[in-house]
Amino acid sequence: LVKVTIDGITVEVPSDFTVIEAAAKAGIRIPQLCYHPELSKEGACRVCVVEIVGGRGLGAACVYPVADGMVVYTNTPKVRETRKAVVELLLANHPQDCLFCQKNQDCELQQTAADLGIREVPYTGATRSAEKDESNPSLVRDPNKCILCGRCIRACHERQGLDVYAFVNRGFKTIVEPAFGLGLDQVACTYCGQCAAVCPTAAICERDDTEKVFAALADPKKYTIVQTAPATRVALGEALGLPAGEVVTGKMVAALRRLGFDKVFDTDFSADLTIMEEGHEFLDRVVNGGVLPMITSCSPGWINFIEIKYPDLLPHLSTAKSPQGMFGALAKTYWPETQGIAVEDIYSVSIMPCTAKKAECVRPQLQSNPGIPDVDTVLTTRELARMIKNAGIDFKNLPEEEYDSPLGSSTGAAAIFGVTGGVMEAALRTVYSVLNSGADIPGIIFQPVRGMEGIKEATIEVPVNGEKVNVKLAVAHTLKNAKILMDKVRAGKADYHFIEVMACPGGCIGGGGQPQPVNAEIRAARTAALYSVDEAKTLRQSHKNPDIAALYEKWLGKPLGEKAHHLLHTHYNA
Ligand code: HC0
Repeated sequence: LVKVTIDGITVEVPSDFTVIEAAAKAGIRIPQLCYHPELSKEGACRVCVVEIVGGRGLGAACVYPVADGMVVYTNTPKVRETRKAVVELLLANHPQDCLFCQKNQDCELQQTAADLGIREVPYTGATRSAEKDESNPSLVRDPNKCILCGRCIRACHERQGLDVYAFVNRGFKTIVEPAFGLGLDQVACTYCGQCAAVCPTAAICERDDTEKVFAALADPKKYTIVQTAPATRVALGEALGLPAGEVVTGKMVAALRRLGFDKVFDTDFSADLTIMEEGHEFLDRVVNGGVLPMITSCSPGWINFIEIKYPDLLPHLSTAKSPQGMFGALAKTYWPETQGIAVEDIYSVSIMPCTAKKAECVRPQLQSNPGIPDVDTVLTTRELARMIKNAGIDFKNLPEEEYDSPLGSSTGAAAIFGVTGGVMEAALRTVYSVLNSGADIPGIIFQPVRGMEGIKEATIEVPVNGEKVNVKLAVAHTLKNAKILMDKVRAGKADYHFIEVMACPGGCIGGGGQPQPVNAEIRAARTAALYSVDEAKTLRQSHKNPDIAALYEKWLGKPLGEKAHHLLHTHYNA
């Protein structure tokens, strides 16, 4: 440890800290744009300059290493003047359209300019006029709004093990773009949106589909159905003035009703359904010698990744559609059929923490009626928050309302889908019970698959064909960690039976469409909130959801049966 004094406050910090980290420990926030606490340090923007006593003038706090006895000032006239000039120069090249920008009031550049008291831009600079990349259903890139901080490059490389973006050209012509200036649809992009999650401006955003949904809600001929993903209920509040990790399920349901949806249903219902299908598929593979390890198939960024990078491993994927996909199939078959509604009149929307879900819903595989998508539009949590604000809904003071029945009921197992290890734990609760004559996993929860370690491994003993078998499990979150596991599987060095992969850090709670900012503390709060939703439920195993049992009995037949296979399973693009 070394002692550093910052603005008169002395703190002891590890010797490999930089000044910005030491300042955070002292409770001092230094303005920052290229710096992100979870990514490597770049020192590109110089907004974080500070005065180091005895140093050579000003230093960039994000990359300046601490030393024992160092004295730092973060708020002198010289520092303030320099920071202001740095941001004024950035603004001189930046489009001045903040009032109409998708990130208005949610932009770190705008916030930094406001914090620094910038009231005018004294310089006139050239602005770029590069074309927007709107090549895909998930993400929109606007290079004109890029401040060259490089966070997207680092997030893609360091979190996901991919290198979709790079700096190209030199000097003023420098921009960030995929290889050869191709659209994101032409490169190895999984649409996970982790680039958008760290972008400080509107240079990379989710495609905004809110107007499409407003139009459907205003169309009297449309019967609108909405489903809400597990992780949205513990993050939506953050974009509407509530603390991180507050469970806002009831308020979210109320808001969706006030927006005008005819039916407000829950992806958690179809998460329970997924466990019935995927759990039985796993049992079938174990008992009858199918391809193992079986790998979960619900995270669409992960599906895009395995299709692009490991197509030879596709037979390992569960054929179960994601809960979004399964719900969409029910919304365009079961619901119109049992309610006497024409399928063409149904408009199905899902609220997801994920940008890749937008690309998932346009897959032709997710059309139970040829030519008609099962999910018409996916909105991210951020877009739903914007719609709620747009409609003038006083979210904080909404009453708590219940989902509509029967596609709104769920167990605790479904809630934990939104956190890394959750799909595995939910599946184990059911698989264990089926193999142990209905007995529950002791204590219901399965601790070894919980936590934020990048790769978790565990073993659970279950009886198979009259013998005790140690079922070996692995759980990975982020594609970088998935890659480590897939290399082992490809090399024949993985003796797992079942692997869960989620593309985003922490699982869907850290999805690319969730409110910003996101950091470890916020992810921990969202995770704890989802576990609290599970704990509060009387029913915590998917097979105990009575509405799921009734659906199979009255309409669907049995898990893996012909109708279930046709509607709830899929195939992948090799
Ligand atoms: Fe997820 Fe899902 S848990 S991928 O993270 O499985 O996006 O929340 O909706 O589909 O249920 C996202 C979250 C989902 C799906 C579910 C799964």
